[in-house]
Amino acid sequence: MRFDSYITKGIGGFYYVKTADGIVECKARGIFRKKKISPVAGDFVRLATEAGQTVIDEILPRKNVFIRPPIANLDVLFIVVSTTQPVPSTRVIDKLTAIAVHKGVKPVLVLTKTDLAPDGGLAALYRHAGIDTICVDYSDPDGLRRVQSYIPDHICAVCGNSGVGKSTLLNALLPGQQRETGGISQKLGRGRHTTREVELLEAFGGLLADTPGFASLDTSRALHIPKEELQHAFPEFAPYFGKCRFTGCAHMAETGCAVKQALEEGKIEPSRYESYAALYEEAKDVKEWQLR
Ligand SMILES: Nc1nc2c(ncn2[C@@H]2O[C@H](COP(=O)(O)OP(=O)(O)OP(=O)(O)O)[C@@H](O)[C@H]2O)c(=O)[nH]1
Ligand SMILES: [Mg+2]
Ligand SMILES: [Zn+2]
Repeated sequence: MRFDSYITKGIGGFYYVKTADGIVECKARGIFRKKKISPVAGDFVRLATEAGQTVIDEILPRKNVFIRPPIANLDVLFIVVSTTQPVPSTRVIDKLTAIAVHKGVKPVLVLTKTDLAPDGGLAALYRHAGIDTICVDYSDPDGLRRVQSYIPDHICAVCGNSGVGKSTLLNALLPGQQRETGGISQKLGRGRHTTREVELLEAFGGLLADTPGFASLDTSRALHIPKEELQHAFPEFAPYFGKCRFTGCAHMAETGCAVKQALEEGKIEPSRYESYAALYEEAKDVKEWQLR
């Protein structure tokens, strides 16, 4: 079984591990702290008994790990974007899709509030860029069904700015587990949410992280994408690799660049290329030693 003994959440040094026998509350062996490894939600673990207490003895190899929000082994990231207030930003979407792809996570763009405003071409833009995109309209079950179809056998999480409709989406997917929506979180400020722990909920034969706190992914140094690897975080560039005049082409100002040629021919979306160029400039300024 794919989801054998995994951490559903961690709070103040205690971990809740889902096992075949139910949820076990336990601590981690001291060795983890010494090695500066923190178990996180999504970690697959082995338990052992130490002085009569159940402890996390081993963390199985991770596919990926995020520090903020703390979650491991993520397969699918639903990037929730509203067609109207808060207004969508292609730069933010592109940074999130790039981080997801870089970490081996499948990004899925979920457009909300399509009942209030048209998507302004966003769905077409991202489908053209090869990013799975779903328009959710709560009066039509089709969009929700499509979101659901990504969940079986996968560990999934939802991200997006405050107010885009993450909780609304989770509530629609999991009607038994109502989360707060609307103005409440805004009144209390964002800080309250960002401190909330990640909790993995069982849903549709997969796991869905309830992370109302993660307005946007931690885009700090921990999630920096090295400039040489950035091109691989834009899947639609792939057909042009190896076709540029210069090996090691950064697809920036070089002549004979196949990526820029594709951009000029309309095969690559201008906003996607602009995001690539902006992220590349950012990445150039990060020195190796700053990543430690
Ligand atoms: N008309 C309409 N309203 C929506 C839709 N999705 C969300 N809303 C409304 O938008 C507001 C914000 O939605 P939430 O689900 O609380 O947003 P959130 O992303 O969880 O926000 P935070 O918890 O602050 O990060 C609420 O009033 C929702 O009812 C939608 O598809 N259509
Ligand atoms: Mg919320
Ligand atoms: Zn090039």
